[in-house]
Amino acid sequence: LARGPVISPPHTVEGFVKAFLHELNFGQGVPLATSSQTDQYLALARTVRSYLMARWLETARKRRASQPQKMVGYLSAEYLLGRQLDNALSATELREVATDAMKACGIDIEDLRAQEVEPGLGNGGLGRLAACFIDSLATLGAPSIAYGIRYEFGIFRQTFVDGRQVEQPDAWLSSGDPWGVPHPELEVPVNFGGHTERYVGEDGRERSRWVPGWGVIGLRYNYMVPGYHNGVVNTLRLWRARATNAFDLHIFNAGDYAEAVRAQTFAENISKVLYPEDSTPQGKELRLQQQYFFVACSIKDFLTHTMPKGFDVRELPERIIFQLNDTHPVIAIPELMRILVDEHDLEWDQAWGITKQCFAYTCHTLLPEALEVWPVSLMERLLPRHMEIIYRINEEFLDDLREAYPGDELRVRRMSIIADHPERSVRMAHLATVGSVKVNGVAALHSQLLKDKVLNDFSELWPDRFTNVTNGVTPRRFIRQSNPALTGLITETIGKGWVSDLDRLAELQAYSDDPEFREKFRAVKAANKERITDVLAKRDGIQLPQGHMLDVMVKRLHEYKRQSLKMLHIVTLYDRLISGEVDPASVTPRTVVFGAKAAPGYHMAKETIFLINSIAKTVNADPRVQGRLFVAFPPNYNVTLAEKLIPAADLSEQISLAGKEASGTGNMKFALNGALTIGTDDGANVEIRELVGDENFFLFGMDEPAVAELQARGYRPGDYYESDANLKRAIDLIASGHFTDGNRDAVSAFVGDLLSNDRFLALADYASYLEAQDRVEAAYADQEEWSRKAILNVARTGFFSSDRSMRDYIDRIWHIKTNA
Ligand code: 26Y
Repeated sequence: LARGPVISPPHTVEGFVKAFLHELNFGQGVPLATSSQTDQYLALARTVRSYLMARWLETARKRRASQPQKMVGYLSAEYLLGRQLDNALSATELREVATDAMKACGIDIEDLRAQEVEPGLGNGGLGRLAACFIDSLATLGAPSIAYGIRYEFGIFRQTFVDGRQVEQPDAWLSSGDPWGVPHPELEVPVNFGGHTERYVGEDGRERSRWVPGWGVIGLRYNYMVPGYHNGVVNTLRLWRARATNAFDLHIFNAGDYAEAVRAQTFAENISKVLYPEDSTPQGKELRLQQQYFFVACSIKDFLTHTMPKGFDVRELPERIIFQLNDTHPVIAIPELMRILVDEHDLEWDQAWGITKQCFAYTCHTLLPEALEVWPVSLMERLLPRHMEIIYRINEEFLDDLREAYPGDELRVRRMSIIADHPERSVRMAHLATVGSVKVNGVAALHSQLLKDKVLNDFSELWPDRFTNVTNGVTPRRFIRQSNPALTGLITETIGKGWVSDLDRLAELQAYSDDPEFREKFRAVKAANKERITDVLAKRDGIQLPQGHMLDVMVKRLHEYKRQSLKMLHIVTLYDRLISGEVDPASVTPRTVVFGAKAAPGYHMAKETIFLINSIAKTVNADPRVQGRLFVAFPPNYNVTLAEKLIPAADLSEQISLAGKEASGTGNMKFALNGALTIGTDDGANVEIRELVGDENFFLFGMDEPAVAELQARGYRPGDYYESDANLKRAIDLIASGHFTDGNRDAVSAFVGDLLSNDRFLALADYASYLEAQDRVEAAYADQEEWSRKAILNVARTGFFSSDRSMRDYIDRIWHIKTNA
């Protein structure tokens, strides 16, 4: 029995009630009669967790019992998970049982669902992508483990005070962590600082030894990742930092109790907070500590717990591939070298041969300022042995380069892992590229630009190392859970099975001309609009007008994403209405919804938030535009809000400057939920347009070559202002203080930057954007045609399932076998 299958609580209402009451009484320590909603939520979550746990143990048992298989270790500093309860219920087919069981206890499960605080352990796209990927890996039954950091505080909670962003801490753990399974007994020591020593071993070979200066302990927390309807439950393993006992003891013995407690806090700081920047890294020491901390814990954990005892490290490339989610975990490369050379006593060349095969690197950006570099001085202080290893990797790499390109010292310097200017520093993207089997971009255009621009020297040297894997999103969370109405319609039309085989959405194409289906499709949208109306009323006291086209722009606030261009459009629409230039009855009523957090130190982004709020306030209060134009900016856009907002959208705004958005993933979620895209030729927009067809996508703006050409010629935003009357009027209206209670100073910096700098060419694309928006209005006026387009967007975007992305990685990068 001990080796047999794990016993799960029965999948019956009675069984569930029993398990729930057990958790409530003996876990929370309260009787049902006096329990709070928090008690009930926690007991419900733990009950569901016990069902997951049974499958998790079973998945692990099967893997142990089967032949050793190559695994993937996904290394990511961020996982933007979103709420867990719904996902767990639908994956395990427990939703009905749980709903009925709660009813039997006199509880509405909806009330409990609302109690859950989402784990926001990520900034935006990159973190959400990691969450979609682990969902797909479990659904595909891929042998995998995901590693990251259990931040005590996730992405900040955004509030607005007088229209300006104010950040509040996200204490997501304060009401308990019912999904996390801690293993405090499994301590992983992680060292920092100190120095290295040279010594000669018995064999006469010279070696290096790290004598660390201090250390912390990594504590393991497991989160279960259920596959969809397949019984598989994978692991997300997040690390929390704690002070070492030895460290404490040393200070305690010195008699300074208060100092010892302070030291404890110092260690715990490492996993305290997620950095809220998602570009322009600040080079903060604590972030490097976070990176090394979780990477060291993860590799050690894999080698000592996942691999059998006494296994030969020379077999590593047949047993593991670590996927590096951007450069954040790249310190893993010298860390594995250190383990192989210093701890397993391998020769350098052999260790390097192994290490190079164990990593693959995904790049998520094209902005040069977003590429991570670490000052050599900091590295030497924090990770002296790793710095030594990086120097040697670089030396040998540069030797090879000089052989391959004799006399081309300029190229050698460009490619060096160590930069000399403006400060000696380690270029993490170069280290990642040198130490990986594959380097991939996240959409076709992005991967091409990586090869042609950002990493051009490297792609010339190693053309086969570079590849593309277009991003994807999980249809479980972003269709099935978030859009039950559409899910119902799809299933009644093409049957079951599409949720884990999204290409089957293509079968919907046949219905795009069916009036009855279109009618039902519009009813789905209308129901979702009602739902978001309720949500925003309850959540923020926002009263959305009804019967409007819903135009949505949700994403992090960034100049390159061009929320400012959307703003100019709104001002133009407003100006047309108040000037009497258009007949209000002839314009399509439109509600624009923004959602966006700005990095706390990103001044221009915060000014943009203030301006959007100012414009919203003015527009919504102006009786002349009532019923025609409305602007909503609910604060604290997060996964939970996205799940309600995206299914209600008619129009998806994807308006980044061409060549700047690596992929985008929101764009995919909107298309899959039947919104049409207005967008530039950027990131995955390119592939969306190819798939849905030109006639079902509103393209505008310069493409990447045109952008490059204009910038080479010298871009002068003032010229566009002077020559475009609409643009001039919009900017003048903002500059006049019309939206800021007459205060021109409040907008002068913003307007000044737009007119004299405009780094992301918003003014150059304004006319084209306006023209495309007018096409949108005309198209929307014909609801039958619009429905056809929207249906075709759903039917033709099954490609963007993250299941397909994961299969791509599995087949072309990882070469692992799935159990499915
Ligand atoms: C170094 C640190 C400051 C940092 C932290 C987070 C740097 C970058 C990030 C996050 C970047 C990110 O989210 N990038 C987005 O990744 C998505 C998934 O691939 C893409 O769809 C999206 O275009 C890209 O901006």
